[in-house]
Amino acid sequence: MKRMHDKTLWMLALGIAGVAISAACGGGESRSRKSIRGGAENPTAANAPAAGDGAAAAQSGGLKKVDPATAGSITGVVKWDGARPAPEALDLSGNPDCAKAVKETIYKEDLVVNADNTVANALVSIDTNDRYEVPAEPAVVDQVGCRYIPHVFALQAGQKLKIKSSDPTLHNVHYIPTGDENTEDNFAMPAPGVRERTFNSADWIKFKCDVHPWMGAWAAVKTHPFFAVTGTDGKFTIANVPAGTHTLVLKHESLGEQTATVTVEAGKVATAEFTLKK
Ligand SMILES: [Cu+2]
Repeated sequence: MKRMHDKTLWMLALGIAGVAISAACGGGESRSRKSIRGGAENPTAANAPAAGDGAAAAQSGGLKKVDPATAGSITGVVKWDGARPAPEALDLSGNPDCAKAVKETIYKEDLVVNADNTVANALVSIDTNDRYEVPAEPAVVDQVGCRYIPHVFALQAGQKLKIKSSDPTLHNVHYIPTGDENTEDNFAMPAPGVRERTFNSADWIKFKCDVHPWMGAWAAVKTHPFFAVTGTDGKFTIANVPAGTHTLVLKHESLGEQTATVTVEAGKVATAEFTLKK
């Protein structure tokens, strides 16, 4: 009789714990959604139709999957309006290790206007909070020649990020999320090597090095794969975008955000253009 009583109490306790656990999970989920909508992603476009609402996306284990047969692509360029700002060379003489390791002149990277008056390091992405399948291969950022390469990059929430150092000098990786969900961290990398991290929520994360103040990078974490970063020609291409009308968001670390509306048709290439200025 005593034993039965104990068992009943245990069952009750487990039942209550189960309710508490599911309530905590539910709370986390809704907080996460709110943060993605109002925080790291573009708040001005929060009411735009979500990518993947059309027939192009299929559900797979709660995560959407792009069907290339019903997708198109978006391509375009980010132009600069005005005189090209002169690249500003960095003075590494205060740091003998880097001064020795870096063979060529390196420049400030917070605004890079290419020789053809286009803008590098601009992140262009579709505005949606829909969660898509995560690639198995990791994203990679490397510390090489006392710089982060690439300077701006994007990856998916839940995707592995390899943080490498190729330099035989001490770096201290320090990343600072601008959203509420991911956690700040910093760690020393005294020699060439790799660390792995995963960010589970959409974000815009600043990377710096606590040893070398000029070293910086930005990581855009998205719930989907519809993003691209402009390079030395200012161009971007986002492939396999579900057909439909999307809000395209340009984000630049120094110049903020712009949006454009783009309609994608299956099997076709839509175009978009942005212009940035001081
Ligand atoms: Cu460093």
